[in-house]
Amino acid sequence: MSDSFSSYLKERCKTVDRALNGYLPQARTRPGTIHEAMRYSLFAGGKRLRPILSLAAAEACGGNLEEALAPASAVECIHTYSLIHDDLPCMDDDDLRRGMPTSHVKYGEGIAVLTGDALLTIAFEILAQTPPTKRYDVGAYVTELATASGSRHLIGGQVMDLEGEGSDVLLSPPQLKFIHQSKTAALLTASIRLGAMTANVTPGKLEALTVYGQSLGLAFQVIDDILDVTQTSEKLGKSAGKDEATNKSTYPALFGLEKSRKEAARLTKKAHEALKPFGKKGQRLGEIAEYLLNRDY
Ligand code: GRG
Repeated sequence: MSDSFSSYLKERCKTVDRALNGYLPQARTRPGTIHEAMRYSLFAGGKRLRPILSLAAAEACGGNLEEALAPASAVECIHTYSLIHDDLPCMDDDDLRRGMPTSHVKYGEGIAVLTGDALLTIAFEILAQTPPTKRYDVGAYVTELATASGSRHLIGGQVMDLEGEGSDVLLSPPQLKFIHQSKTAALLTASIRLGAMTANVTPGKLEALTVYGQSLGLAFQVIDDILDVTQTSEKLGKSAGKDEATNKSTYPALFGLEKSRKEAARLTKKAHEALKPFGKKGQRLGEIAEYLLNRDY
């Protein structure tokens, strides 16, 4: 990663954290436990990939950072809620996330469920503060995020994942692709689309960004599956090697590591191609795609 791209990511992380800090109730706000727990998971670390994509998409469409901060913060709240709930004993039952004890380990299961609920809810409170543009009103923003987070996408993917658990039979490639698209690519794509919508993006460019987001989102999950096999828990900040141990259907399980890496590279190339209409303005989005392909955590 070049020094300038690395400073760009750090700078964007700071901008996102400042915005989140401003939107979230203070930890001492009554009842303190829930607000402390929301902040604990939100500020535990994390790459801030989804909000950074929102901001980069707004800039690629000629918009500005300020107006994209609300949707950027909202998507990070949804993402963090999904991680908290995914880690619960009734789901993936994990005790490590973002290098820290998971929410239920620290606060107990009841508070962890409520913390996820509170982050899901506040996401829409924050999103509603996004300035409307000529083409997109607050209703359009809410529909975008609600659809990506709901039963046809994020939650739907999790349902299929849960149902596949404990089965000796691996999923078919189209089934696995559908889960990855729902669970991972949909929220990433919505993050990008929301950022672009704050810049009053044209329908044509919005479609190009959708192709970029879906390809990048799928590539991201293929790499995530690969890292689960090849990296340590310490490096990832979450439990590694779980997919294999639980006989989970993943890209490496279905295709092997080498074919999975090739697939991630093919999807990343498709993401780059979708950026053509943006010329130089799409440079950051292109760099993000490359960074995600080559990441090691
Ligand atoms: C429980 C409603 C509900 C949904 C769960 C998103 C999800 C569905 C589960 C989380 C676990 C998982 C494997 C999700 C797939 C997406 C993914 C790889 C998330 C991790 O995202 P990163 O790497 O995490 O961006 P950080 O911590 O960097 O933000």
